[in-house]
Amino acid sequence: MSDEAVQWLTSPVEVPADVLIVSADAELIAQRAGFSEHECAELRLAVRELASNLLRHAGSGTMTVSADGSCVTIESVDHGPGIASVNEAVADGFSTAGSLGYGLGTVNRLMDEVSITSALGKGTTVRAHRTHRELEPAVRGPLDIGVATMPKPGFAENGDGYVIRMWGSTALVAVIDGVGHGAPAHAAAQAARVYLEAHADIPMEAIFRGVGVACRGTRGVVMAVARFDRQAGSLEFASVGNIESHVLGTRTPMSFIVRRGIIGVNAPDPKVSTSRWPSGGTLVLHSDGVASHWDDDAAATIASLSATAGARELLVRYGKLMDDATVLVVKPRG
Ligand SMILES: [Mn+2]
Repeated sequence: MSDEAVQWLTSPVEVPADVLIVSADAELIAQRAGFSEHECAELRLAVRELASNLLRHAGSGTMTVSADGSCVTIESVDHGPGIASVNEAVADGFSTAGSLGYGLGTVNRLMDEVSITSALGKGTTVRAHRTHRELEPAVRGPLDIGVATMPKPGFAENGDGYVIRMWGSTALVAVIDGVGHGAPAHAAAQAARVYLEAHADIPMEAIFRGVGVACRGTRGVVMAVARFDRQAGSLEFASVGNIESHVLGTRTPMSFIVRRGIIGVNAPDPKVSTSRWPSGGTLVLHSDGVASHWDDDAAATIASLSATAGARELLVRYGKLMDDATVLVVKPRG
């Protein structure tokens, strides 16, 4: 591929060498779309994964890679046997279906959004896109963020997870609870965490959809995500399942809409809310391994401590010791 203007390329995938050719071409297209070296390598990996899947499951097909501005789209089309269960197809190492998996977990992790259409006996189309986005370094802001977490006593692996990411004047926090406890819960929570870490800046609805795909084939997770725009003083919030949220230190009470369901299994789209975030407000998110009824002095205790110390204090006081337990605190910097 030598023409600098080429932004759209369809290639046949019929023999293993085609996999290497199409993934190298995808890397070039991503380079021209302004992707960093690291992003180009990830895109190359996603295309390699898709193309090898196509060969393995359908024998042959085509891959199309295109760039529109800073968005790269990859699409694989085959006329193979099709996929009986799209859910199993995206399970990545966690599925009991074993080798039946189409192995799309990597693709989902590396791309912003993935959609699959498949009909038995007719073939499969997988379409994924990713937009080039550079996260600016975080500026020190007015929020102090801390977390404390521990596995269910007696278990080595924590089935809860969390994300704290800051860039520019944005901060994203999340508490994730993998269904159950032990290794299967851990696998689910980590699948969600890895996806969210890599996609902290995409629209909230897309985050939940992507985590849903990442968690298919696992037990699934419940999750609450809060994204603060510290410049605008606003908060975007969305939650599915029983992660508790408390807002302290505000004159008017605040609460958020929580959808029922298990992400990766049966969750609806979340209801995303955007609210003004009061400068003195404290947000506490916790998993159901922590009791939700607190003593009257709990708010004062958190106010007097750093976010990390406050989270630890709440975990020690109110952790039920019957489940994985996580407390995350976002408070004004003292
Ligand atoms: Mn739990």
